[in-house]
Amino acid sequence: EYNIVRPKGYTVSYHANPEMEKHHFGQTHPMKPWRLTLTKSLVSAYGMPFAMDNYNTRAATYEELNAFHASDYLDYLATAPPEDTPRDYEGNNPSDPKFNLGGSDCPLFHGLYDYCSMSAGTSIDAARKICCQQSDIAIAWGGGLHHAKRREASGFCYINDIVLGILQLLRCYPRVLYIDIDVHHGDGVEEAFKSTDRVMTVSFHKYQPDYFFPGTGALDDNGPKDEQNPGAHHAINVPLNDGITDEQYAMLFESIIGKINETYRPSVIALQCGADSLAGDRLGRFNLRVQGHGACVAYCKSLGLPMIIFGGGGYTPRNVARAWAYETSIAIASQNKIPDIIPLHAPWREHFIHETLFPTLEQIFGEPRANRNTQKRLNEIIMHVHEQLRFVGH
Ligand code: ZL4
Ligand code: CA
Ligand code: ZN
Repeated sequence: EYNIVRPKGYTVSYHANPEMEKHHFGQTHPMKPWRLTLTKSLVSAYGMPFAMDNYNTRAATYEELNAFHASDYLDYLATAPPEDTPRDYEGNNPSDPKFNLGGSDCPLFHGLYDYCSMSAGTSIDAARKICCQQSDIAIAWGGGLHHAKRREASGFCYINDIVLGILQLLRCYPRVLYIDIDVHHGDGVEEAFKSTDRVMTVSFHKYQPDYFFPGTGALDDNGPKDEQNPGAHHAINVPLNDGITDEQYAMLFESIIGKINETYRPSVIALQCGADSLAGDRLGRFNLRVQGHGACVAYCKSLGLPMIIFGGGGYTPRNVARAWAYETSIAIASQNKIPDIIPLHAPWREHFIHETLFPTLEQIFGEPRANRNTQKRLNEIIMHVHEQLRFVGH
């Protein structure tokens, strides 16, 4: 029997807006908002809501979005007519590529502005609970849209809810550590805070310029090169190749985040948990299992700082739900180990092939992807990062 208990001495809060899940990017678009419904149903099947404070969040207001995004961009986002058939990339209708809106990655769909303001609402709400210390770990799986720029949509992201959440955290905490385990580079967040030393951004990602989106995030991208700029050395990038395993990822993650915790001494952590770094993801390239992905959350939690946890990418919905449900249980840290067999009464249970939370790589793939990460290269990455951190200190 899985015993859900409210943790003693601290509070986990769960922030969601069920209306968000009803939106569609288009028939074959990889981003499926209903993965949030699947996640919530798995979280509920394990009884986790009893151990958390659950908030139905409101949509963010125009003024709240305006804290980062430009007014002309927001006005267009609010009024642009939806395209009934999203254009294909070859572009039958490339007439209006304003702000990178419309087209196959960032289509203009029905209710787009509502969807964006709801996503931002969950993250802002979560950040405010951390600020007023009513929560120690705040979860916002509807957020994590790390590519959006001040006046440009990018890579399925329109509003950068993470930037908006961090801006809230900066009102009450001196230093924010942003960590991004999505398989893509967290370029929008890095760029937004590139000129401040009050936010350090760290992204782990698949890196192959010209072949893998967005193509930025090289090892020697560490923020402005001008030493006078306070943001210099405050961007850390961990470029990886296909097929990285749980063991390699944990070694890198703990070595890098551990060192950053010692040198930068953050007061709060913002963790983007994009689930497209899992094995078998439709867009991803890594071999991470649910356990390896979750180990990053467990390690961050072990540092004992207040933390906000965002969603992000994740394009094989069953695996997204597995990872985010497991990570919710890590945040709560219920006494007993979470059982592998998904509870019988879970709605959607038929969607979870093998009916387990922790499928093996063979169950996910048949045959796992070849691992292109050598120990030598991983050591070079660690060396370079430790070198950068010599310039950082408080
Ligand atoms: C699709 O099947 O690499 C969009 C996007 C739509 C439906 C039918 C249209 C077919 C894969 C992706 C044409 C699709 C052409 N449909 C897509 C340079 C690209 C231009 C667009 O996890 N084509 C652009 C963005 C990345 C590119 C990744 C990750 C977000 C996040 C946080 C964003 N864009 C080449 C690709 C499909 C589609 C199938 C797709 N788009 C895969 N990778 C991209 O970091 C949430
Ligand atoms: Ca990343
Ligand atoms: Zn991604």
